[in-house]
Order: sequence, then C-alpha cells, then structure tokens
Amino acid sequence: MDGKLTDNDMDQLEQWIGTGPKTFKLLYAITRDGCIPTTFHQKCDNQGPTVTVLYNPQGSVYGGYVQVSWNSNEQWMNDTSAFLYQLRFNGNEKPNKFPIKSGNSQNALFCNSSYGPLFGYGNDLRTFQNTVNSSGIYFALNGHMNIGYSYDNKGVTADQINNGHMNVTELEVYKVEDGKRSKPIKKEHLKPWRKIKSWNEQFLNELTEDIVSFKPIPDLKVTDARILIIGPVGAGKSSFFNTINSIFRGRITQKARSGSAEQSLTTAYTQYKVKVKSGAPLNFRLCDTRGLEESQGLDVFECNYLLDGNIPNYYQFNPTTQITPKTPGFIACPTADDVIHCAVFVLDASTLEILTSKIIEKMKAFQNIMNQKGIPQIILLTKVDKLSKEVEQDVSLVFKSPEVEEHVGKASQLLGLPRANVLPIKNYENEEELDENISILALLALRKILNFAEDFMDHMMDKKEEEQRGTEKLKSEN
Ligand SMILES: Nc1nc2c(ncn2[C@@H]2O[C@H](COP(=O)(O)OP(=O)(O)OP(=O)(O)O)[C@@H](O)[C@H]2O)c(=O)[nH]1
Ligand SMILES: [Mg+2]
Repeated sequence: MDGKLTDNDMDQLEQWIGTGPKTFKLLYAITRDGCIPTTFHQKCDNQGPTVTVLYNPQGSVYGGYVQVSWNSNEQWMNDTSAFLYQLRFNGNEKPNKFPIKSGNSQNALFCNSSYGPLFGYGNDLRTFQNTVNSSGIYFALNGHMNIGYSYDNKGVTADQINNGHMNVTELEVYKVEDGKRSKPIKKEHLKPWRKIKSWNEQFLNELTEDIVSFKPIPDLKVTDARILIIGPVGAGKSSFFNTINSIFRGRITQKARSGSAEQSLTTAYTQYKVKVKSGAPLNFRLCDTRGLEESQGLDVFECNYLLDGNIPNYYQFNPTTQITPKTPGFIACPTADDVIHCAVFVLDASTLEILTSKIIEKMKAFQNIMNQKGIPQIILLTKVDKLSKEVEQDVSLVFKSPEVEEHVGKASQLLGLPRANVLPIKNYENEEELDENISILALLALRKILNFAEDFMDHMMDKKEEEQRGTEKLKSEN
C-alpha cells in the first residue's frame, strides 16, 4: 500500500530536511496496522530518519520529523534536526516548519513501548498512548498538542494546526532515505516522448501477425533471420527469449535458464527458435550468448566468429579458452543463412550508470566489427519497471515516463546509437499470467529488430546482385 502523502508534500518535507533528495517509504499506517503502540515500535524502531504524518477529518495535515531512530527503551532522545510541521489546514496549503528549540534538543522525542510517536518535553505533539480503536470514521487519538515548549511554534497555536482536537482519519510513519524519487506521471496530461499506435488487444494482434508473417527475402535462400543477443551478465538476455516464447506459446515459459549469479548463467550459445501454439516455427532465431564479463568471456575474436556464423548451435562457451577454427563443430564455410542479420545489445536500465568502462569498451569493440560488416544494431533496455513505480504498476506508461526517457537517452549515448534504436522493455520475470502491455512492448521491440534484419538482408541481396552482374560482365568480356 502506498501512503497518502503526495509528491508535493514530499517535495516540501525534503526541502525542510534540507540535505538533498529523499525517498519516503511507508512503514506504518494506523488504518492498515492498527493504532497500537507496540505495532508502531515493531515497524518503526531502528529505521533511521522518519516522518510522522497526521491527517484529520477537516483536511488538516501535520506531524513531526526526527532524524534519530525510534526505539522502545523508555528514554528521551536528542535530535538537533527534529521539527514539527503543518502542511495543510482545513484542506488549504499552509506550510510551516516548527524547528526544535536550540537548547531543547535533548527532549526532541520520547521513545516508550506504550506510546506512539511523541515529540517534545511539553507534549508538543503526543499522538497516542495504548491502543486506540477506530470509531469507524476516525481515530479519536488520546494524545494532545501543546506546541511551543520544546519546538518553536512561531506564533502558531495548536488549534491552528489540528483544529483543536486529536481526531485523525490516518496517521502514517515513513522512513526517509537519501535518493531521488521517481516523479509521478500524470496520465492524461503528459505527452508521450515516443508515439505508438495504441495499447490494446487489436494492436497486440497486429504486432503478432506482423511477426508471424515475417519471411526473409526468398532469393537470398535464408530461412531464418538470426538475431544475436549480447550484453552484460544478468541484463535479461535469456529472459527476452523467454518473454517472446511465452507470448507465442500463450503462457509463461522458462525454456532458457535465467536468474541472478555473479557469472553468466547462460553458458552455451543457443539459437532459439520460437513456435506458435500450433507448432509452426517462426522465421527467426534469437541467439542467446554468455554474459559479458570484464576480464574473460566473449572477446572480439569470438564476436567476429559469432557474427560470421562460424560458431555452432549449442557451443559451450569456455571463458578461459578461445574458440578457433580447430574447435570441434566450427563452421568453416557459413552460408547467408548462418550469419547474424541484426545485433541486439541488452542493457539493464536500472544499472546503466554503474556499467564499468571495461564492459563498455568491449561492447564498442564489438560494434566496430559490426559496423565494418554493416550489421544493424539495437539496444534492448530491460527492467524499465525498476526505474519508476508507475511503470512497474502499468507498463503502458513507459513512453510517458521521464525516467525511462532519460535512460533511453543515456543508453543511446553510451553506444553511440540513435535514440530510435533504443527499445525499452520489461521482461516476464515474476508474472503468473501474460499481460497485454508487457507483450505489446516486447513485440514492438521484436518487430523493429526483424525490420532491421530485413534491411540487412536487403543489403546482402544488393551485394549479391552486384557480384552477379560483375561476374556476368567479366564472362561477356572474355
Ligand atoms: N524486474 C525485472 N527483472 C528482470 C527483467 N528481465 C530480467 N529480469 C531478471 O533479471 C535476472 C537476470 O535475467 P537473465 O535473463 O538470466 O539475464 P541474462 O542476461 O541472460 O544473464 P546471463 O545469462 O547470466 O548473462 C533474472 O532474475 C530475471 O528474472 C525485467 O525486465 N524486469
Ligand atoms: Mg542468460
């Protein structure tokens, strides 16, 4: 459950605390957990800085912030950063901060297992003692407000804060931590930063049909478009195949092993085919690789072999021994069918900032050979659900999320690819059932990948025709 505190309230509290951006995590709420002192202490003791917020039936909102942790040791605690505050009075904005008086900070908060939050020696704000039951509409707290003793009330009386009573519809305690909050998305107002047709079943069907009907250029004698999936350990490479496979199987599948480990979970090169429910195979292969590691694993030589189609399906990557033409199964004379037609770099959006320069350099070196061969490149930006609460709850908001937009920009800069080549996705990872929005996003990415692969095949076709013309010309000249 999210609390009642609004983003503007958090902005205001963050400004009053005054030590940079803050996140607010709901620890305790009387409507959810009961107005019971021991429950308050169970949930809020030893949690570091917290803010207590009271909401009353008249629409007044007020409370207290303490930097030190609550505890149950029957003691007054010293806190020079503590303050009481009001945010609204009778539903109107009335922001006021009431700081702890200098010289009174040793009595900033009282920690006792029979009390809820209690601020100030004069009971500047005492919330409740022992269990208080709800009237059904509100909780008539048995505390009171005598502001001005330990906290500087700046001429504002208790009545002007709590309407002269301690009835509340809610009392919440939030843990306050350093960090940037994701900004809420106002669904109706925000213009998408990338436009897509719509988020509905019809669009999902349209995407599905486009992908099912995808066929490589017949003259090229290529049966499948081969998509190389490459990227750091744990980025979601295998999960992407699982996501696509799930969509076409009509249920969640876990054919490729996925999970979290320090080293890559995927150890074999696997060119996955995807089949529709009836069993008919689709005309592409998602070629899953071992995750990139700093000092071992896939290197430029191996990448070159992968791109040229020299590496056989099910080849067991050996992080310490390089593949060479002498390796068993090495495909010495690959055909147009074996080569890679599109390369997909999979990057975890939530760890983009901490990618090491060695890994980035490695990917750039791979890009160099891809560029020489003219192979199109795409970035799949996974785990966008981790960037924003809103997107986590509703994946259809990706193209409205400023966080996702920002990370798409970062990823595009990182590998020097156009922003349009960066495709945000959320893989199936914890879901029991398919979800229309997750599927649309994944298929949108796959359709673009297949379009790019087709462009490359077009290019191969042009080259082939050019070569044929060249040989015919030579023949006629001789
Ligand atoms: N929240 C979230 N988790 C994801 C997403 N994609 C993958 N994961 C999780 O991330 C972890 C790693 O995913 P994998 O698919 O195994 O990653 P990989 O790139 O194949 O990793 P290696 O094979 O080990 O290199 C798994 O626990 C997945 O469940 C996503 O979009 N959102
Ligand atoms: Mg994997």
